[in-house]
Amino acid sequence: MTQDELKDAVAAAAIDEVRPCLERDSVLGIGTGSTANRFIDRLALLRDDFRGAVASSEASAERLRGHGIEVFELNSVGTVLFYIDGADEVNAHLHLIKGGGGALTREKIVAACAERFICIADASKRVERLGEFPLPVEVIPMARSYVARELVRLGADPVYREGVITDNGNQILDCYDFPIDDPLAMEARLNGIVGVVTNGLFAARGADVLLLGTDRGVERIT
Ligand code: ABF
Repeated sequence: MTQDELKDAVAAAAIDEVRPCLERDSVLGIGTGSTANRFIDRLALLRDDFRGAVASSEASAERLRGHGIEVFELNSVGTVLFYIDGADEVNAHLHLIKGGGGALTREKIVAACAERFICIADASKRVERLGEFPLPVEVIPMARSYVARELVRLGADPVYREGVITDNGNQILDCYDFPIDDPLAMEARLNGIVGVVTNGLFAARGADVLLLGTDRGVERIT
């Protein structure tokens, strides 16, 4: 199967996962990226079965509205039933690297609010150890050089993602050559650097369910 077919398969599996739980007042959290987009397109068929969604990016919000799905501000919503999103890497503990698309902060906030986080990914995202994919770190612009020096002290090779401003008005450093043995500890360590807004490690709040698209079908991993 092609990567696109695997993404379609996990998007369909995620629909099957959420559909039985939807109620008229349910609000879903929706992520960002090509896999999440496929989920959004399928969710359109269920739009009358739930209240609406909160989105982790302006791009996803626009796509949801385009399908007639109401998009709410997170602050005006009580419970987010599921957060459904892709990932750049996922390990056996369902710890993730996210943020390749630059939406890591909003993704982490919506994931934190969700009762359950369903990660949808094709098999290429599954790794033994996180860190082959460059770990994104969102920084307050005036702190960028300071944070970069601190990241070097931790062993990373940070590269400024030039020309990218996040939905929150910040900048991103991508950490290359940074294998991560202890994602929980590293997530906390990076959060402790002054000027860091968020890092792309989702370990303290990893996924609850991984729907992984493989040539043998969709594997459901918890
Ligand atoms: C978001 O989309 C990000 O956290 C991650 O960077 C990316 C995955 O994109 P795709 O589904 O296009 O591979 O979930």
